[in-house]
Amino acid sequence: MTLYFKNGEYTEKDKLSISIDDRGYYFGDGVYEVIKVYGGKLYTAEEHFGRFLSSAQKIRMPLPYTVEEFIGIAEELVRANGISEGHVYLQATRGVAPRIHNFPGDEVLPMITAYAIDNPQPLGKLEMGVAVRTADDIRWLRCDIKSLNLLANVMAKQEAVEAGCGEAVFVRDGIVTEGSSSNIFGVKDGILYTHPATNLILNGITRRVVLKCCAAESIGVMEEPYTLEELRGMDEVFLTSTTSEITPIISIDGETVGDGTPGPVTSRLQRVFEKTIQQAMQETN
Ligand code: DCS
Repeated sequence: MTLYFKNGEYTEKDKLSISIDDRGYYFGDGVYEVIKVYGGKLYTAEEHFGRFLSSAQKIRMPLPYTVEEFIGIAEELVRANGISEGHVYLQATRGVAPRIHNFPGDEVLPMITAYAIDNPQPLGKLEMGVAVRTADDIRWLRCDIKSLNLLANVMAKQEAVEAGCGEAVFVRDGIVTEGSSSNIFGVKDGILYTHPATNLILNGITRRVVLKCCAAESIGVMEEPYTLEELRGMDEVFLTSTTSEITPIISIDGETVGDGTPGPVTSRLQRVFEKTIQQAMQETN
């Protein structure tokens, strides 16, 4: 039996229904988070729900729970569904109302739904890396919001998958922004390059952990815009996300990165990242 969360209740998935008038369904009017579970414990949950509240605030959607309460909901889903290695998905839409673009009245409360699901670490990809394909970044200019509106991301990912690739890398005016569901990093002469956390990217929680790992390991970081041409010339390239962790990128549009195998800085960061997971698993609740 799989239990899902809907506005304060834990319900069997098959008994749960959502109105056709939900603004998430009509407009993608909502925000979401994906939080990883390792050894039955949430990883970087405070950061994820902090970003969730911030995304909701940016779209002027008041939420009825605090970060701590959201963590409690996610923990209950993990416990009730017996998840050991997996993730929690949680979203909030602006609620159920007749289809009119402007916000409904204050009496309409957000629709909050969540579930926990098994999802083991992608060990093969972590070891072997993935190929990527570039795509025009045709998204809006508030990519810092983790919005349910993902059409451009979906289109780019589909084209990448059809080309036999694991991810699409967005390029805006010649500048590499991020992946369709990940952040992108390059390594040149031992220095890490990644797009700054502006409105043009989602400031990934995994990205933040990687930057902390770099500081701890004295790896130099340049959070500056860089071009696709510069990315092609990097010694190593990798992507990060909650579910993909630190995944090496071994080719871009069919052109090999470095020697076509995961590089030493990427592997080192993977090891340091894995340690942060082990530490989080050992912490008592
Ligand atoms: N950029 C975009 C556009 C994303 O969708 C994501 C995560 C990231 C960056 C990386 O952020 P995190 O490190 O915080 O995960 N996308 C989530 C998703 O849709 N599925 O898994 C993660």
